[in-house]
Amino acid sequence: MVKLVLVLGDQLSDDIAALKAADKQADVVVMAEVAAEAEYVSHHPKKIAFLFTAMRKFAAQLREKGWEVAYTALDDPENSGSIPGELLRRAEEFEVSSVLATEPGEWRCILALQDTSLDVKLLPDDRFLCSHDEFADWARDRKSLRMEYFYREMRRKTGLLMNGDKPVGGKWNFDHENRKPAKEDLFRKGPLKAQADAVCDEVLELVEERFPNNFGKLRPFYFQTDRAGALLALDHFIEHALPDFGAYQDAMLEGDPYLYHAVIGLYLNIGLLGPLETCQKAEAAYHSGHAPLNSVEGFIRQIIGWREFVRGIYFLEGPDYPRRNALNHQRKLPAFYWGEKTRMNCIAQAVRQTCDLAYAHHIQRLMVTGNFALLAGINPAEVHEWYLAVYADAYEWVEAPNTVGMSQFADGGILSSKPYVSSGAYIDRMSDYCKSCHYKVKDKTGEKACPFNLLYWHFLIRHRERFEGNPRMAQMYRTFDRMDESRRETVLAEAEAFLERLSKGELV
Ligand code: FAD
Ligand code: DLZ
Ligand code: SF4
Repeated sequence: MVKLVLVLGDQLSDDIAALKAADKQADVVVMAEVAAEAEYVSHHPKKIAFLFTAMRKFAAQLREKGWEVAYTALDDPENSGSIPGELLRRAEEFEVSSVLATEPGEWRCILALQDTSLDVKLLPDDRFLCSHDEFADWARDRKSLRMEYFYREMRRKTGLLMNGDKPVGGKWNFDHENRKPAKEDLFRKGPLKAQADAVCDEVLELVEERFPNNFGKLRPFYFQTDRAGALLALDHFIEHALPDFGAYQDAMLEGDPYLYHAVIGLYLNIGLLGPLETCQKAEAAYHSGHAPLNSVEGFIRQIIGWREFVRGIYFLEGPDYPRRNALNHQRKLPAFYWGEKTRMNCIAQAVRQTCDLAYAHHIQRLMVTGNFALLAGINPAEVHEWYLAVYADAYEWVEAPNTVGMSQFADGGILSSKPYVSSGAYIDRMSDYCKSCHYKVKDKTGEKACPFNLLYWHFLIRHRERFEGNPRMAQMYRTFDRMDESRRETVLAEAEAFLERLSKGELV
């Protein structure tokens, strides 16, 4: 029986489950650029352009390989505007009622596919190293879920950096070597930039016309948009940046958004690169002596550890996970997240770069924009929507656990055992942002006091009951309690005043 084979925009892999299970001679591949996906959050224009260009190129490659592809462009007058709508339209056109689909990476889409009148068979997405069942088995009966132990299982499973059943180098984790601040370096290469081609130009014009008001700059556009380009970008990273990836992973520099990061999340997440092949290339760089163990281990941990772990949690926890709000934070997301002026240089830098590039690295996301939102008590649903919209690599299965769980502690501690909060001192140590800031990072109180310093204590005190008993946080409460009373009162009063100005939309 002839079937439709659904390939979503983030399923652009030759070996995606639905294609593997389909019959090339008989079945029809359905791909569609639809308003429902392009508009459910206000995606960065670069993200939309990246996805549509990659989808068009992937469809062309499938046709070259002999597949029949029914492709709907966004501006097609027949476009129904949604994935279920396109499936229904194509089902009528080709007189079929069965659909093969690979499980989408978002509950919203899974539920929508299960809700159609068509007979949709959802296949597990086996591009990941850990299946839902495997993760559930691992998680079962554990008091708490910690990435480090899950990661060791993945090392054993993949054999990456293993000597028999022992980790290469005698340790699983070399992070203590990985916390260096970076210095200006004119010779840092940054990621490989692609030239736009005809397919890309056409999409750029479409995006410019359809999404003129979305936050973010569309041009210049130089993401890779097919597998060959993504492989070149990966090789470029391994050659030029991987050796220093570990040491400077947490560093931030004004004017250098990428440092030694790979900038491959966007390619991995739509299927242009596979996680195992990516890690195997990095491992080979260690064995050839090109890159040191602390870098290669750190890089591999991000992919087979964190990336798989957060996906496991997203699917284990269920569709309500992105809306959790364990700390009952209700403040609105400040307008400076969307590019309005702020005097906080660290935030201004991270947001400007996000606007220009649809990219910020992990520590900018976690310890600058995420840290501020958590300290200031911003509603995590709004924070989640922001991260899902503004980054080219953002898909809910990976973004929500990182934002709602890791960054905002809104899942109450499922993903991490303590909230990622810091005062300005951490940002000052890891970046050069504070040098040119309106605020003074060394000032703990007063007109120029760094807002992170004030809000840090405010956060700890307003959540004292929840966190005081946490052994990893007890020291901070002791430090606060040792301050003299008038200082404690001043800090909290100034933090309150800051939050009031923030809520009123005043320039802060
Ligand atoms: P590198 O730093 O070079 O790391 C290499 C790869 O490791 C990444 O490409 C990514 O695939 C993987 N990785 C690293 N850290 C994580 C992590 N915490 N979770 C999952 N994978 C990881 N990552 C996304 O892919 N999509 C998101 O939408 C996303 N949202 C985030 C939101 C917040 C609040 C935070 C704190 C982190 C988020 N991350 C997200 C994780 C991480 O910041 C990005 O994966 C990384 O910055 C991508 O840049 P890169 O490719 O240069 O990564
Ligand atoms: C993110 C996105 C966007 C912007 N547009 C489309 C689209 O038009 N067609 C499509 O198939 N997929 C798109 N996507 C990716 C989906 O939103 C993604 O498949 C789900 O969020 C599940 O991860
Ligand atoms: Fe950010 Fe505070 Fe440093 Fe300014 S002083 S850049 S607000 S950490």
